[in-house]
Amino acid sequence: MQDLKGITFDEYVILRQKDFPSAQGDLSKLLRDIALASKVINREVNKAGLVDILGMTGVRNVQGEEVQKLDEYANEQMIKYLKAGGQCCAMGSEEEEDFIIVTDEHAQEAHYVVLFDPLDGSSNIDVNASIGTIFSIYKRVSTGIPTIHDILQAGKHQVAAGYVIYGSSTMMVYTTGNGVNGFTLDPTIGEFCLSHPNIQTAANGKIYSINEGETNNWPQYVRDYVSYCKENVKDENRPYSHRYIGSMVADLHRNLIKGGIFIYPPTTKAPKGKLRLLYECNPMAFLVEQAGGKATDGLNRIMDIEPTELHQRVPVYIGSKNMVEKLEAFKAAE
Ligand code: AHM
Ligand code: MG
Repeated sequence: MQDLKGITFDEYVILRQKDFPSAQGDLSKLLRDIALASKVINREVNKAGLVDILGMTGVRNVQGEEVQKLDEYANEQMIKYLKAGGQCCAMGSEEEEDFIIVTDEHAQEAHYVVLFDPLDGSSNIDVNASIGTIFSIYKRVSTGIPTIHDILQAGKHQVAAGYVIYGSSTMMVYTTGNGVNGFTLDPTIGEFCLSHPNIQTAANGKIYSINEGETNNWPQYVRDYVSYCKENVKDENRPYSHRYIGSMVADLHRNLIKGGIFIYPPTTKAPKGKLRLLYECNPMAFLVEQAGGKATDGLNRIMDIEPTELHQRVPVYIGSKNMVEKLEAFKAAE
């Protein structure tokens, strides 16, 4: 394949447009709108420590969690740029109770719906740890005014998905079902440039990521798997290392690059798991599968789950294929 390293995200999506002859450039445009929104969010994330934008607003979002100002800002920017771009007829956000129908002129001619978590891992904002924006794109299935059926599609129907990580550098990682590519933001020119072409994740990783403080609230098979991760078996590279930031984008990004498993199981406190199917697990599952990994809820492929509600939660076991399969074997044996 031609060495495209260093080319900008905009140039890259235009070049790859030929992979989607039916898309007529709309999807490329939509991806560029999301990249633009993320650059605006990035600017604000970077100055979060400098301006009086940190801190709680005192209101709770639809999940009952405390909302921080930067979450609201990120949410507003995503909505604004998606509306202005004209390629999106409806959207769903972690920060909005109901899905949003774009009512602007011509919006109903737009082909796509976008689901997003505008700023995931927001509990990390005020400690300077990495956070991210996650997005998932589908073609609409209705005609006329968009309906909930456009929003509640199984993950296997995604046409594109990705995340932007606001970390030591800012990166956009995305897939359109043709492999996974990562672009690093060059702040001197304000462009995402191809830095990680064709990301593949190791089949056997050495990292497990889970909130160990919840050990007593896990199902037995998860406790057994984590004990297995800690065993001394030199030939199998065990014990694995435990790494957990508490920011899904950061934890998954590291595991995608280095190889590993990310686990958010059902717990006694959160029997359906904590993470959301439509704008957290599905887009991450699409990326990880495209990189050669696997994502399940313990029984089903994440992307095969038929959603029933916008803010649906699912347990998630995601990452290096052999690690996920090992955890599934522990579940099957319980
Ligand atoms: P958020 O969308 O409200 O930020 O919550 C999601 C985050 C994920 O980024 C992370 O994986 C998880 O919550 C951490 O949860 P916990 O603190 O229970 O380990
Ligand atoms: Mg989130």
